[in-house]
Amino acid sequence: MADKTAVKSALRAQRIETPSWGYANSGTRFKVFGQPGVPRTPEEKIADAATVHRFTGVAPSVALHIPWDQVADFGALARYARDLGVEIGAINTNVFQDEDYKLGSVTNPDPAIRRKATDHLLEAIGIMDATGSRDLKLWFSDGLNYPGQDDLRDRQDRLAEALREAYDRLGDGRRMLLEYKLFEPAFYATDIPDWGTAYAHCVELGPKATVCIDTGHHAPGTNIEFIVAFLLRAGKLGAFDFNSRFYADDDLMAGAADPFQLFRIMYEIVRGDGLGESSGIRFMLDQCHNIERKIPATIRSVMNVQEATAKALLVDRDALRAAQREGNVLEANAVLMDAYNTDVRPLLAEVRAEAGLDENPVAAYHRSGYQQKIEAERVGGRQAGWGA
Ligand code: LRH
Ligand code: MN
Ligand code: MN
Repeated sequence: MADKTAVKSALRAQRIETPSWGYANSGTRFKVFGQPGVPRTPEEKIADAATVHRFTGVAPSVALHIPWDQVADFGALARYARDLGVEIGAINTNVFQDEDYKLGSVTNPDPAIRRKATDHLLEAIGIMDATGSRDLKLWFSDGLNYPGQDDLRDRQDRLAEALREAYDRLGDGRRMLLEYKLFEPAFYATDIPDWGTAYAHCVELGPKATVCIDTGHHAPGTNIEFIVAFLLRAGKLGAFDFNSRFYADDDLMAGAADPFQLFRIMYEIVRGDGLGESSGIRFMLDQCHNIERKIPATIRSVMNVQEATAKALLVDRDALRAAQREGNVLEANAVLMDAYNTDVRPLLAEVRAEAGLDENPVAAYHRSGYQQKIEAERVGGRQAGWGA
């Protein structure tokens, strides 16, 4: 049996980062649905993130996306966040929304465009210095729609060159998180399509470079927990972008589509000692809320990650090992499923109550009046940056 006190303290210590863009208006390629009360400025997004932290107690940092969160003084923005009780987390770069990047950013055949894209990565590192952020998060939309469109191998060389320049500019204690994605917006070939490509570049770069797993970025049926186990074993798992998918990169609430997958991922994290701060792994949400209210949806997502984590912590690992050693297939599977089938909501309610929080963060948010306040005060909320 897992020790309840240890499970509770691990749950209390868990940290989940929320994305600034998840608080802004968003949509699909067909329509951006505006919502009342959404943030108009980076400061208002941070205020919403701080609200999620106030009700959950486990979301003390917010990721920024540049230039969506561009401000004149990032040091002041970090101080503003700290005053509200949150830190600025990962700095996400954006080399995917500029005319110039139609044929790629850091892999573009034109050296001038590659220079512009690499300069953006360096600019983001400058922002990290101002905010005190540890992590630079890179995702490239680069790829090809047609065979022959460009040289696959040259593009890897160009990618490696840009990554090297950014990597060499990282200060002490700073890290690079490299995200992969199989598809979209390029559909024939993507320059970092999978964890293997990201991993190989990270190994070549050095110890500050690790892989970010966005759960929405795989082919259907991919065994993501295997990737987690492999990268953890190799010391190259840096972060998660959690979200849910039914078909593609849906960016729906984490734990909504496939809570069992989230449990299996969190079990590998627990199994590989990846949960605590000392592992350095950052657990982030990367999602948007097109049709549901954004703040309670983010709170719900945080709770879903907590529930998957609690179940993973409850796995009777001694019993599992024993069954595995004996080759007792049915028993090994039963041990895992017993933990998954446990209702952990009362345990999490206890953890919250002991931390002085409401046992039901979504209900507490709805009672708080925050939603009514922002809807009254904020007129003309901004779009996160895509889907116009
Ligand atoms: C790409 C992605 C990446 C971006 C974010 C907005 O699909 O997951 O992390 O930065 O979406
Ligand atoms: Mn992502
Ligand atoms: Mn994505």
